[in-house]
Amino acid sequence: MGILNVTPDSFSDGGHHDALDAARRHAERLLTEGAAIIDVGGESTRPGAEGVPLERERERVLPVVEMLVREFDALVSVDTSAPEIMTEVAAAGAGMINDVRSLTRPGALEAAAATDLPVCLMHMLGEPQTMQRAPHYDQPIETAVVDFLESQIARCERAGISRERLILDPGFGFAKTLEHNLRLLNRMDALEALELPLLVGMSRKSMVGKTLGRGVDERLPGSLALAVMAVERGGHIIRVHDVAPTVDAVNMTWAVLQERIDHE
Ligand code: 9MG
Repeated sequence: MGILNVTPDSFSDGGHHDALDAARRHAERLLTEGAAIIDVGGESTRPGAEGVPLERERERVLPVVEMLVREFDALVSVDTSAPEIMTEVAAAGAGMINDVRSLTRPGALEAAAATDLPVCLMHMLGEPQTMQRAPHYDQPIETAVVDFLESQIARCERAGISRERLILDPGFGFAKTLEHNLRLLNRMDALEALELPLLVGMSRKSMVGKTLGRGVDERLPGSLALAVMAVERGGHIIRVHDVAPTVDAVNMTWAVLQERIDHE
């Protein structure tokens, strides 16, 4: 899954992809490099980021989704928590909803259910603006994540979103300390009990920056290491900025894993 941020304050793209033309070029590059899904987002969800008014999100996201659907043969995912945007992008041909708030905004559950699209449910506590203020859990982080996702799955099923439509995400970097993130990656197999596909996003995140002492533009090697580990631990969809090197890293990982499958 290649990331296409259409936010002026995007922490990794420096806001260069807010224009339709830049979005088109960036999408073309992501797909040429091997992405199967493009994740379009009009709200920055990095720690401390302000929310975005609905109208602004619509202006940013909708034209880009329409252009991608018209011009590219790719699955277009939309990173949104707003029920109105879910309905509108589904009508425009988007193929997936990626909600970091797990359909908790008023009306989001019903709107997502009505689209018939696959939905990614992610673990987070609170809001991006405040989530990194001393996150604390009374249970081991992997138990908290599994319990949260289990209850979100049940909530979706009650609202008419079948399990087949759901994808789960442990939410690396969302309301988690560095220690939570490292432990969660080591314990990702706990999520296998939920028997749903897993989406994982760690590309260029602060867990890389803090561990290695690297700025945002220097986090590719660390991000590749994490992508490889996520695949080894059962990740199905890897959400990244740097598609070409990640595809090579993942394909290499798969070749090794496949040898074990073939010869055991
Ligand atoms: C929008 N966004 C930013 N980081 C993310 C992550 O780790 N997972 C998902 N599903 N979306 C994310």
